[in-house]
Amino acid sequence: MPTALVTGITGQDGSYLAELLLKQGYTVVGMVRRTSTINFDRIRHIQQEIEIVQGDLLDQMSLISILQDYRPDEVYNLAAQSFVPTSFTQPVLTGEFTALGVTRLLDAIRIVDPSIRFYQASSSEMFGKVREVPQTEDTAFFPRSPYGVAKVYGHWITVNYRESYGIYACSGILFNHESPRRGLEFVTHKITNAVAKIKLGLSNELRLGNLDSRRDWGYAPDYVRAMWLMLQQEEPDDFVIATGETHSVRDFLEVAFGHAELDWQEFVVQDDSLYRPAEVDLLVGDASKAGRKLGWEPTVSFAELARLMVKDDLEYWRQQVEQGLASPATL
Ligand code: NAP
Ligand code: G4F
Repeated sequence: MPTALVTGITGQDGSYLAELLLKQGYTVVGMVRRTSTINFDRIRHIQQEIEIVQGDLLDQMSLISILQDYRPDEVYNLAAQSFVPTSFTQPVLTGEFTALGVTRLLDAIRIVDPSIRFYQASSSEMFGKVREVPQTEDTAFFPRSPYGVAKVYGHWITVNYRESYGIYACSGILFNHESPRRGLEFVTHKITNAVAKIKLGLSNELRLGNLDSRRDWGYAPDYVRAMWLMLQQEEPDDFVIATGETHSVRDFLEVAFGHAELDWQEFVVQDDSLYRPAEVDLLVGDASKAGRKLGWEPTVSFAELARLMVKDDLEYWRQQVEQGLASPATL
């Protein structure tokens, strides 16, 4: 049975990818960085089935040792500083993790075993101030944040190691993908969490920044399937993964509050401090190459995505109330 190493296994995508790989019969090795408290919330349900190993994208030797010890057939590099606003306040750290971290891992593969197949988590943030609509694998990049710039570096170093050393290295240019496991700071989960709290009387306000920006939002479990498919082809290649639909943050508010029969305009406060120094106004991807070559298609619609996230947050907050851990009195 093949072995896969997943960096970023404690994140949203890492947890779904680990589930998928286990179902396919892989031995799954998850790389985690050392923390003073364990943050395995997203992988607790599969913790007994995976091997957890400590390592860090900042530490070259840890990457080399992990590859030597576990000899994976496939490496999925999902680890990154992935929150765009933090990249403006910590641009150098973001570059270390999200850009140079990719080179450290690719170089470890080159040294230990260049036959390892490699997946890089590239991002639609690379398109930034978009040069064409919709965006494809051939659209020029124009990143608008230190995160986007770092991802462009990660993308091109992946292409470079493929061309220079013949490594089977793929870059998945994934558009925004969400789920109940999405970090609470990202706008979709921030909204659905607030919807649930407002519905249950636990909150009465949601502060947001730019409501006009548009994203191509899909469902994370669909997107990790595309990652795996990319590493099962005869030749390595790069793929856009997207739904092909674009919606504004305002649209997401409308649908998410609507699922709880609430009017978002009564609760949302626009907060200038949540605007970014430079914004990505419009993203919409053309995933037809992935459809043609990988047989990949998204399965969850925009409205369904919002509904399932609201439902999950409502269940969570109802349980908190039932257990006496949250109450309207704490408002
Ligand atoms: P996420 O939930 O923020 O997870 C990021 C993961 O990276 C976490 O497991 C984190 O560990 C780990 N990490 C951060 N710095 C690290 C370091 N120095 N060494 C080792 N691990 C480190 O992100 P996600 O949404 O699952 O996204 C997965 C990847 O896809 C990221 O690279 C992201 O940039 C990219 N991407 C995401 C989207 C999207 O819409 N979700 C779209 C395009 C691309 P801790 O738990 O210890 O923090
Ligand atoms: O949910 P977001 O923070 O996601 P963003 O910036 O698009 O980045 C995500 O998707 C990328 C793929 O394109 C990934 F590479 C990246 O790692 C991450 O997963 O913000 C979405 C939009 C932005 O235009 C932002 O300005 O929502 C707007 N927004 C408005 N108010 C807000 C808020 N975003 C956040 N996080 N918080 C707000 O209060």
